[in-house]
Amino acid sequence: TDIDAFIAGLPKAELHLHIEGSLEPELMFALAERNGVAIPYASVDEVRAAYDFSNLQDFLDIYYAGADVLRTRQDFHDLALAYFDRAAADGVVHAEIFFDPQTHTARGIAFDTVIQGLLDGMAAAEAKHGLTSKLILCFLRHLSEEEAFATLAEAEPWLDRIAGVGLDSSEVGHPPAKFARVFAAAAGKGLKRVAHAGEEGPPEYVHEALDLLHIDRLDHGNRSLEDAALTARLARTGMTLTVCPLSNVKLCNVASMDVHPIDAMLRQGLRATINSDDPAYFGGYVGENYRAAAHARGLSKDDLTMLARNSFLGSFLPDADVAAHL
Ligand code: ES4
Ligand code: ZN
Repeated sequence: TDIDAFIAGLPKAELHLHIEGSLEPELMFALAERNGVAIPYASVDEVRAAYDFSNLQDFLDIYYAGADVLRTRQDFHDLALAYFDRAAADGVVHAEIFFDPQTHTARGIAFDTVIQGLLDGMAAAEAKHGLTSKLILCFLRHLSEEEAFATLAEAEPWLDRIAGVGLDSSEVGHPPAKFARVFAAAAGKGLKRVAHAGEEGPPEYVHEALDLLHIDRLDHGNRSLEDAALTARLARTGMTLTVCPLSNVKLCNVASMDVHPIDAMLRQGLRATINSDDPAYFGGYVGENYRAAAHARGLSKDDLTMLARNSFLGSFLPDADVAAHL
């Protein structure tokens, strides 16, 4: 359609993408074979059939299991480049990608192996597509503060290649307050800060992310809409929300795309963006997220232009580079 063509032609930044969540079943099988790793699925179709989630934890259990096929620097390069190829095809010109080092170091894969492979993939994507990217190191919030500090220490030699830190995994029961000290340490090292909040957790967790983690960007943030004063604060301060429509529906945080609040967010003056989260698990890359939201919610070309513009304004690119993309 006309809208689909318009979306395809819009240059975009992707600001909420877990690189481990871009592991397509085909690559999972190829890496399992290459590394001699057993996987509990007989076929690609069987893997896709298992991707039927009732909530975030359902998904996380399968997502962490899938990551077990990732073993070598080459694997992380291949994973990242496969994502960048898909992103470039959707008009993504800049991506700020999350990685979860603890998912790998807990299995005996060295931090350096993970980050070197990802950096190789990022360099390849820039050479191949002109697509620029940054890395955001996420702490797994179901693990301890002490483990987060140990991960930050492992990142020390790589700090000039890491744009910021994030907070992901099981939200409810692991409020931002648990990581206030590690985020303060990260800030002291010059790192930007983002956090998943208000995906499944209550508006109070968004308040904590703002006041205790001093976040530069809010990942998801959907449940902020339940708190009018919080919504007004996010709008007034120009906080970027990295919204993930297909993720919200797949994880049953939004009943269907027909009732997704992306348009309500824009009407309330929030700097919302559209992103893919874990595209291999949730049924589509960034273009599909734009298309699904646009068709279900009747987004106009002006709305879509605003969403893409917000993605650059909310990025961690220097002001001159943001301006060059607007
Ligand atoms: C995630 Cl959708 C989502 N929420 C929280 N943590 C995550 N890690 C990967 N995807
Ligand atoms: Zn996420």
